[in-house]
Amino acid sequence: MNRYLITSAIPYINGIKHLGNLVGSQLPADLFARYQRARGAEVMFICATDEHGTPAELAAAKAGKPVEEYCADMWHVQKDLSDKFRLSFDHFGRSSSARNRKLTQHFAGKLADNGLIEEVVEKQVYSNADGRFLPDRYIEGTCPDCGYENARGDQCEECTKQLDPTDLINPRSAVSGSTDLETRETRHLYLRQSALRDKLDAWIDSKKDWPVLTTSIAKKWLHDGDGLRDRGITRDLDWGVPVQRGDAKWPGMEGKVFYVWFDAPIEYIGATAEWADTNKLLDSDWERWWRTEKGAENVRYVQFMGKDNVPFHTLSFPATIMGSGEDWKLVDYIKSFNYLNYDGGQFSTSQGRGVFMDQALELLPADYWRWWLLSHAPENSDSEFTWENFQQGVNKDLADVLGNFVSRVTKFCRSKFGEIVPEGGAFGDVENALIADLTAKIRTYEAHMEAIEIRKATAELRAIWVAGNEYLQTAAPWAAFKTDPDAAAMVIRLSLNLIRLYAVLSAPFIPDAAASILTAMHTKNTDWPDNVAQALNTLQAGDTFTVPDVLFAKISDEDRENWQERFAGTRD
Ligand code: B3M
Ligand code: ZN
Repeated sequence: MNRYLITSAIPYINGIKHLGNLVGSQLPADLFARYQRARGAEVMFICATDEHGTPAELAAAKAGKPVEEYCADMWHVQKDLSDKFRLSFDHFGRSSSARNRKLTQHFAGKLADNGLIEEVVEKQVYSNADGRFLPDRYIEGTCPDCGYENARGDQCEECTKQLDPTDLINPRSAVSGSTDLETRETRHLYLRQSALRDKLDAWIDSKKDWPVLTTSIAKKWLHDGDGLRDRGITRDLDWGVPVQRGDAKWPGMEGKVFYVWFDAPIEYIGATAEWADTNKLLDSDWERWWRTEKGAENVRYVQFMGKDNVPFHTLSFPATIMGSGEDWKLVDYIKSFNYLNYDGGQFSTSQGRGVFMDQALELLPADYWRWWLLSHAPENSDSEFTWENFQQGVNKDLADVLGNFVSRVTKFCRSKFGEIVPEGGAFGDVENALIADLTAKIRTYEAHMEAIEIRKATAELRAIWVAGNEYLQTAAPWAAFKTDPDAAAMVIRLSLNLIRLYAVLSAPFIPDAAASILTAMHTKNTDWPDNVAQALNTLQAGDTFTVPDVLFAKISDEDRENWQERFAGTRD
């Protein structure tokens, strides 16, 4: 049996995610997980909250809560929203878990044993007013590259350049705004990534099937000189995984924690262990996903993430895994995404610009968003959310094509034959041609899903829905009914079966609508249509069904205008 380990980039804990975040990792990962489960694969689908580092500390301070409490509360908020978006994680963990702490300390110990950790005394910015060091986002100032005045110590949000706190011009404390700063010496651990350059290079070269977006970013960082320089993996912060060498203390590192980007990817493993704990299973149950000598050899591991996370997953995390010298599973395929923009600008968490997950669900059910977002996944370039485009996508694809088919067929049947699958005769030439056409299209759909070509898969699924409408138009059961009721019955029997088939094929995209359809058709049969002719004979003459409520309501111009206005500004 096929086995898939699927991870989505783990969202920062600091607030509710926007639709751009959602379509950049969690949602496509869910699509793939649902598809593989539907095909009978064994799937382990993992996500978590990324709770350490300066984003968490600063957000907690802003919310006026202790950081532990803030993280615990926000985990519930994020978990609730991911449930409502029907993200089917096998486990949604927390990077602050005991499992991740142990694993992170374990990896650091192994890396040190293998000579891949160096202790460096370096200069860091210290704030006299705050009485603390100011790593990463604790410091703000002007970007030396583009002149943006609110650049952070780790990265400029405007031009995306990676920065060190000491690079900033006119630096100030993000805590107090104080400019009374000085540089002081402090000791930190560095991961000697450069020692693994050749190994990483060869490994990335061997991944011939990876998307260009993934490999081009990885290669750029490998060969830019800048990218694979040794990086500090510890910080002078209170909140995080305490620096230890395995179970032992690390002399000179008292009071320091690991850098958030060191422990965050390890949480993919941590969360799988948390899954085993939650379900009262054994260590061997999670290890068979992660340790090649304990069963993970035949697992295909696929990661999903936005393009800004690619360097950490193609270089730093693999360096951690390889450098450990242990039999941990390396990723097999990395699906990365460009950005989804919002109405002529960027989605922005810090500025509250765009539509956020909680707000989206106030307007419409999850399926509407899932469909539109996936059908506009920013795979080959950035894509853009506009309200017009959203209205059009929902109204055309979901309401006019899929919804309309279901409604026409079921209502016509009810009025002529009752809510019962009618008998009719055997399939004729038109039906056989339809079966051949659908077979070809479904095989193409499968190929795109296997390759995680999301837009192509969406287009094919839409074509499959359209084929049903065209068949109905050609077969015209309403006309046939007057002269040859048996023929009309056969067309309707096939069409009712087609509705069930659509639910099965569409479920990875629109799970709630698919479930409503199956309920309406009084069936639990979700068999994948390996044989289309057979699949179209699943519901038998005499089986009952219920005409479903409207599956997808159209978005009116008035709604669209109201929403456009409501979301024109920024959220407070
Ligand atoms: N939390 C960044 C992000 O949410 C970071 C991803 C970690 S993946 C291990 O985009
Ligand atoms: Zn900049």
